[in-house]
Amino acid sequence: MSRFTLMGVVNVTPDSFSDGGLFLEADAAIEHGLRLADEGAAVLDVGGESTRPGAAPVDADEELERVLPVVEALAAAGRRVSIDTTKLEVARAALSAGATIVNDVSAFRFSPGMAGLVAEAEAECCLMHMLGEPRTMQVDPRYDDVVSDVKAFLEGRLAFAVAEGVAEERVWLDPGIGFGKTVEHNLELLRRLDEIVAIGRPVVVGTSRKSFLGKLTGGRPESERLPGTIATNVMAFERGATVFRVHDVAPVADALAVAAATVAP
Ligand code: PMM
Repeated sequence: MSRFTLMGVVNVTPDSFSDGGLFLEADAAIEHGLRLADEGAAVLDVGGESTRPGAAPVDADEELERVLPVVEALAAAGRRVSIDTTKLEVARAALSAGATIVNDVSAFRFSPGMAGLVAEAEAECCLMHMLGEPRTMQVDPRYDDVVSDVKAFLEGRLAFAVAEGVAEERVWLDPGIGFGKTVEHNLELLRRLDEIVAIGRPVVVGTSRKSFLGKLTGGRPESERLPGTIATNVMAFERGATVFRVHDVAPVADALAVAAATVAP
């Protein structure tokens, strides 16, 4: 079995900071997803609402209109699909359309009924740490100790999910790189990722093209952040993360294949 899982990002949003606009049309998003799968993405993460700092919320109908045809087509093509949403209605429809994973960046905080839905569907889920909500999360984020705080949050959300009937072995955890964190917070989480891994669930890391990589490289724009994306994913792998959410699947797959061959089995 592979020692890492790549989640390929399939954003179907007009305002996503990475590929919005380009993949707005469902057909283009489907084609993009199939290509990412061919490049080595074992999971395709379909999202219809941008969570970039300050992004405007989207209502459930519009989000569904964006993602549903894409989820349906990718699932029908035999791909493993996760739905990146915080909304109950969107998750429910996506699971009915063939998604098998709910990637909830609010870790079931925004829609508490999501836990029961995931339990009933016997789906998997990714619970991510975010400080507050996307609109305000980057306004002066503060922690006592970012790693301990994020770890305690994730343990609490895992306990909530399990209490609501989600099987523990179906839960993945994510420290939420960039979600209410300064550059230094992100770096500290990556440095001490082993402490999050110690919770005992698969750890998902999403650094792909994020702004802290630009800040660390003299202001590189999103299109030039692949080297930083690769460096952080390799370091996260070495520290025990096993799931990597990325836009550029082929180069990260190669980097992780080499990293996996290099570390002790
Ligand atoms: N990042 C984004 C969206 N969804 N989900 C998880 N689990 N982890 C992440 O780090 C994450 C996410 C924002 O990135 P994008 O706008 O480039 O998709």
